[in-house]
Parts: sequence; structure tokens; C-alpha cells
Amino acid sequence: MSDIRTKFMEVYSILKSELLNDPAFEFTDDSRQWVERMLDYNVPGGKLNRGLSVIDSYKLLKGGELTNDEIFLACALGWCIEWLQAYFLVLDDIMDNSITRRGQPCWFRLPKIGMIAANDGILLRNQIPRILKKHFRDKPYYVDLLDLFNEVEFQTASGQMIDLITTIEGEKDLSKYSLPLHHRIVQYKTAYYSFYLPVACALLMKGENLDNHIDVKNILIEMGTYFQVQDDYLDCFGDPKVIGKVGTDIEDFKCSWLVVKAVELSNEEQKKLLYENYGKTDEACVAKVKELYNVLNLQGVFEEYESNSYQKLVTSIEVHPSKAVQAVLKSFLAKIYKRLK
Ligand code: DMA
Ligand code: MG
Ligand code: MG
Ligand code: MG
Repeated sequence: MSDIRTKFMEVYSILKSELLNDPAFEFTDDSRQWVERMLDYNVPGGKLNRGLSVIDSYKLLKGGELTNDEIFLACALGWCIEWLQAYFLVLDDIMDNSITRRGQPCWFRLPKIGMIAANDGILLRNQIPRILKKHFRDKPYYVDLLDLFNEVEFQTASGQMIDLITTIEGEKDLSKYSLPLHHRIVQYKTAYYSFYLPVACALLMKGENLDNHIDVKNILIEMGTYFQVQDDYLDCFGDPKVIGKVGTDIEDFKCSWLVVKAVELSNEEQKKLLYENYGKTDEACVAKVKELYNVLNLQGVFEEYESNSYQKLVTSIEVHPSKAVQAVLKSFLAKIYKRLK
């Protein structure tokens, strides 16, 4: 497995050097250095789960050893997803006013970067079709691949939009926060690109028609929802040293799974406390919200949610007719169950 990680990193270097010598732009030393530093800072530093799972999934779908060519292509698609993630995160951290990411300051927080980060996000996004064009142009599934990335990007950006418009100053309203709203936000902002996209890439490489795999998509969306509930939980209860980021959901008035549960479980007095303190940057307000989360035992409520979701997912995976697809889904689920980061 560490073998595949090494291979994956090798492909990163190749893709990076191709992008730094893209003939469509006349790079100078300065501009090349800027892009190289920006890529190294933002693209490869995460868990790489999304990217690596393209290779994993393709291997399981094929059911045999991969050729060098297949390994390269699966890695390249994996990196396209990591690029997409980097693009969304660079912009997400600006919009969420975050401090750290992957154990280092958010890109826009660096003194010489600031709002140039917004354009860096756009560049990251534009590098994806550059990679796809270079390596997949002649493939019969090229158009489907482009279409898939476009579709998923649209869904993610729309999810980000509904995540953000719930926090508009002057329109903050906790009574609007419900599980259906939360589900809708996380399905769009996280599940499509983090869970459906890697498997869909592997299916396309295998020559499959995605229209025939709606059942797989639905299971992956549910898994992605569970993953974002974990993210919401870790935002408050995770160890920043382990998750590599400091939570900002309470300050940001986010429609987090935790606050939805808190609204649901609070009595009138507790609700009042929540309404008065949620969405404020003041440390004392944040501390009061966290204290209420503890009084309501949201850690216990989460653990219960976690084991229920896990059981439900296992059940829906096991009714899938294909053993290979079952293996893909189970491997995904195993990677995230009870994750601490
Ligand atoms: C993440 O939402 C969604 C995208 C598309 C980046 P988030 O703001 O909860 O993520 P994080 O906790 O990593 O900032
Ligand atoms: Mg964020
Ligand atoms: Mg966000
Ligand atoms: Mg989060």
C-alpha cells in the first residue's frame, strides 16, 4: 500500500512538471516559482484518500493486476480529484475565515499571498482540464470524464452556496436549521466530489456507463453524508493537532450537524442560550455553546449516529449484486469508520 502511495507521489511530480511547462502560457522564472510553491503548499498535503481510492477502486473493479499504463492513468485521475479538492479548500478557507489547514496556516493567511489566493484557486481549477486533455484526450470516455468533473463541480459549488447563505449577517436564524437542510447542504458540498467522484472515475476508466450505476451513487452519497457529519463533529470535538485544522463552525453560524442536534434536544432555556451565543466570534460565547454540547451529551448522540449509519451502509452494500462493487464500497467505508482525522 505504501508502494502505491510512492507511485502516486511520483505521478504528482510528473503532472506538476507538465503544468509548469504548459505551452499555452509563457512561464517566466517568477511565475513558474509561484505556481510550483502554490501547488506544493495546497495539493499533496492531505490524507490523499480521495485520490488513492481511484486506484483502489479501479483495481477492485478490474479484479487483477494493473498495467503500468493503467496505474499512471488511475493516479492522474486521482490527482485531478485532489486538485479539485485543493481548489475548493483554498476558497473555502477564505470564505469560512479559517486559520489552519492540514497542519499549516491556510494559504491566504500567508503574508505575501492574501487575496491572490482567490486567483490561485481559479488556477487550480483550470489545471484539471489541462491534465485531462494531456492524458485522456484519445480515450473513448474523455467526454464523459469532462462532463463528470463539470457536473460534480457544479454540485459542490451549489452546496457551498447553500452552506454560506445560511450564515448571512442579519438573516441568521437557528430555527431554520433542521436535519433535512443539513442533509441537503452536505450532500452537495461534500458527498459528490469526495465519494461519488473517485468511484465514478474508476467506473469510466473501466468502460462503464455511469447511468447504470445509480445504486452505487446513492450508497456513496449516503457515505459522504456520514463523512461530513464526522467533519462537523470533529470541528468541535476533534484534536486540532490531529485533524490539522482549528474549528470555526460555531463562530461562523454554520448549519453543522451538532447545532441541528442541539436545537432538537434543547429545552427552552437551553435554546435561548444557543440563540444568544451561536455565531459569535467572542471566545466566551463559543465556550458556552461547547458547554451546552457537553450537557446535551452530543458526543454520545454522535457515537450512536455513527454506529447506526455504519450498520445501514453495510446493509445496503451487501444487497448489491456485484461482489467487486461491494469490495469497492466496503474499502471506502473501512477508511472512514470512526476516523479521528
Ligand atoms: C467542506 O466544508 C466543503 C468543501 C467543498 C471544501 P467545510 O467548510 O466544513 O470543510 P472544512 O471543515 O475542511 O473547512
Ligand atoms: Mg471550511
Ligand atoms: Mg465551508
Ligand atoms: Mg468542517
